[in-house]
Amino acid sequence: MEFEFTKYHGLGNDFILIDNRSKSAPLITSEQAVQWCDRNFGIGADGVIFALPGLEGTDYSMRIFNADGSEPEMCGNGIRCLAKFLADLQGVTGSTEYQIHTLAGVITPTLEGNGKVRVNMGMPQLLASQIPTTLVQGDQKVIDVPLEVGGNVWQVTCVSMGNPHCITYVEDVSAIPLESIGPQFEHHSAFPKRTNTEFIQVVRPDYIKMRVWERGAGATLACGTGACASVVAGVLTGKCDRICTVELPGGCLDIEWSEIDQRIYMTGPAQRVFTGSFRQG
Ligand code: ZDP
Repeated sequence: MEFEFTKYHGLGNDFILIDNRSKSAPLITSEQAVQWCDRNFGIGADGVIFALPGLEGTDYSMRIFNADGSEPEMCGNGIRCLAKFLADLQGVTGSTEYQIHTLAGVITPTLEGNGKVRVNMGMPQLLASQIPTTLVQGDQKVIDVPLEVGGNVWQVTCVSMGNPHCITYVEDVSAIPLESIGPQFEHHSAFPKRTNTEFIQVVRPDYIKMRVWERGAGATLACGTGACASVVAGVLTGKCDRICTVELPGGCLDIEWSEIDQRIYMTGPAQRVFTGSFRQG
């Protein structure tokens, strides 16, 4: 079997996009996705994203497999790439909005004239049962709670953007040994569905720096849902503004937690890299 794909990235968080508009089931399996994402034995990517027919009255549906084959509920950088992919497939150049069905509900990306994509990411979920985490009682929020990982106690705040995030504000993000500490957060027994982890340094209340260890993908150059979750955590703990730029290793995302509708808006780039075909077997 030969498959067509297109590579996109959002600030270096890279994805293989598959035109799956004519079938409701993904054209490749999660095992194949693992192989395709391999940077030495495959195409190389942080995940595989499928553009599927819309469910429940939406324009399209999005599903994603992480590089390890697990399936996250949502993907912030990925949905910007998906919006760009759909516009490229349809030859749309102007400003366009899509209603996308995801496992985290309906998410609305808008392609802006300047090449950036603004996404209504919906409302953050804050209850422990929604993250999910066992750090506190299910009906409580996890705000600035101590968590022991790797022999240190970290003050963590947990936020779900559809997918789980554990955020910790630190003095200096460059001093974090991501490769050793990241997996210990990801697989900590307090997170039954594992977790994405963000380490944040405040530069100014309207500008923070982030390093991320992603569930199922490891250290990536950017994480859209993580940037949103980190601003929510910063607002809840009085560390950052509701309108805040997040600097990731791959570049900056503009985040706004709207006081009007309580939804999170994320704005950032999405770029096509190349199209190719992959022969399986
Ligand atoms: O929740 C997870 O398992 C994440 N690895 C999904 C991917 C998140 C992503 N990096 C983002 O930008 O939100 C794509």
